[in-house]
Amino acid sequence: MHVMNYPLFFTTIAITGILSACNQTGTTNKEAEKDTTAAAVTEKTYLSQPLVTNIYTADPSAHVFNGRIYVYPSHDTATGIPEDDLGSHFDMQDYHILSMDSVGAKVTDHGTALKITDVPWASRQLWAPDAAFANNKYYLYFPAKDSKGVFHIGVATSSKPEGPFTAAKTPIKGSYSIDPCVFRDDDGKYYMYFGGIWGGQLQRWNNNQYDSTKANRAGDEQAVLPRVARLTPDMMSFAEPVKEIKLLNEKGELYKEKDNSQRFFEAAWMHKYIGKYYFSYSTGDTHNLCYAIGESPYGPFTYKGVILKPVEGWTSHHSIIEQNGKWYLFYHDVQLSGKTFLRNVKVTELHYNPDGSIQTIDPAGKQ
Ligand code: FUB
Repeated sequence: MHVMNYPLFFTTIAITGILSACNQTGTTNKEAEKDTTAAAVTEKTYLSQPLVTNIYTADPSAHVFNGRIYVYPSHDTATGIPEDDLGSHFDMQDYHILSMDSVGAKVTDHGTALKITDVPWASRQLWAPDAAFANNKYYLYFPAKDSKGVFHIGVATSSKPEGPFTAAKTPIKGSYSIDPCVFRDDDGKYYMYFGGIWGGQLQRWNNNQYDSTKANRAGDEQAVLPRVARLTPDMMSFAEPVKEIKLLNEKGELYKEKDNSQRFFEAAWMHKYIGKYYFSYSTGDTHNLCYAIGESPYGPFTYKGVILKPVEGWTSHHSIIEQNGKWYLFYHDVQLSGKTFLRNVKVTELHYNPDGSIQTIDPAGKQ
């Protein structure tokens, strides 16, 4: 168990080079002025600080359980797998759950909650998880590759929000791809949103059938759509066949693959605000976290804008929660390591405009 304080302030680092603006005799010259300019360009600022520094964490799915904030992140580790476009270097072995009374309070790392070696069907890559509470139990939903290298989504249960969790013997029947987000609607029904293209393999699933030869879509082809399925009351299975979610641009049209600053890539999240359904997601290769609004948990959802501009690092992933009347965005970047596969989770306040639109956040803390 590890506890640390969470300071919320702007940090400025990387003043590297300023000292070298003075030459060795202590005088300045034209070359030194150039160095100073270079230093200003490399300066990095951060809107908020990592929630923990004892381990690398990513993909934070936050929930308020019993009045306390629990964060279900991926646990990034360096296992030496080379980087590739399929994300093989995201080679996570277990999950740790974090918790805090409120944003800004001390953060507790509860230690190992589930290990890949304790998941009978999983072979590798415990990617972005989510959690839910129902039937007096806590459910952890997580993607992993099976023995054939195909991603599915598993479920594990615990009597405590921080685990330890016990995994079901098989993945959820009919599940595939990555990044589950489990949402409870006001009528008590639960839905799982999921999917991710490229390394997340969603492009290989059409009409819920797997075809390993299906490549990423070409620019003028329709973009791959995220997926949703309602869960059974016992929270262990899908209550219906998986459906595609229609994600529409501001003209009401489906996206093409080339619309990659707005089309879906991965990292789905669902929340409700003043009676509307907010579906948010990452655009992956253009690194935006966007949102789209709809009238039903199944969509369609119409694009509204960017929640978070690109963070430092390749991936972007998030969750949105309310606690005590304030809304928060949990997200990650690579501030601690500078490496795309060794990330750290963060949180910042999120603000709505009176019309329900979300104010765009700059992770560098600039206006
Ligand atoms: O952490 C592995 C993958 O990176 C996640 O599943 C994606 O959302 C991206 O953050």
